[in-house]
Amino acid sequence: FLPHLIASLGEIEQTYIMVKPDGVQRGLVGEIISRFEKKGFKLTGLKLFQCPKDLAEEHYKDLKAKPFFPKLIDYITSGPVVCMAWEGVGVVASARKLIGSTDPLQAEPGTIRGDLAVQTGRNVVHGSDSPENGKREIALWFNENEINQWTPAQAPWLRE
Ligand code: IDP
Ligand code: MG
Repeated sequence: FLPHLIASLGEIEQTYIMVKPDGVQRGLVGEIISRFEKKGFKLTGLKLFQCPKDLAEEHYKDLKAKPFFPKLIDYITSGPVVCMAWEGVGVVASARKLIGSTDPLQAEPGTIRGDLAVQTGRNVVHGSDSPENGKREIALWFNENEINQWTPAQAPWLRE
């Protein structure tokens, strides 16, 4: 019974979600947090933070060779960001769907970028692209004591 139950739940994942400086400047923090909160994922970390250049470069190290890399680093360090850790079964892929395509003009209506942005260079939000990167990015942006384990009161109303 127990192994079957555990298998049916699937793997609990973590993802790193960040409201980028344009999202903070445009007053979209509450709106963006709300999308993940309403979906039913669990918030385990949250802070407003001015990102130093070396952290931005480490976060986006896979894009170092891209022509837009210097502008990307300027963008991410141009003002405070809101850092979030979210947890749940399937949260990584689901968050990417909620966020929408990298280019906001290609992002479907109903997604965060599809509803709230018009250009790739100002696409308001970041989401990890794999469970491995979710863990890596949360460890990069948060101290261990900033991540909270708790049981939401709504848990039995989200999963049978
Ligand atoms: P993602 O954020 O949808 O995962 P990535 O390809 O990982 O997209 O790129 C990371 C970020 O780099 C994008 O969200 C966007 O802010 C920026 N970026 C990606 N491609 C371009 C581009 O062609 N011009 C300007 N900025 C870009
Ligand atoms: Mg990416």
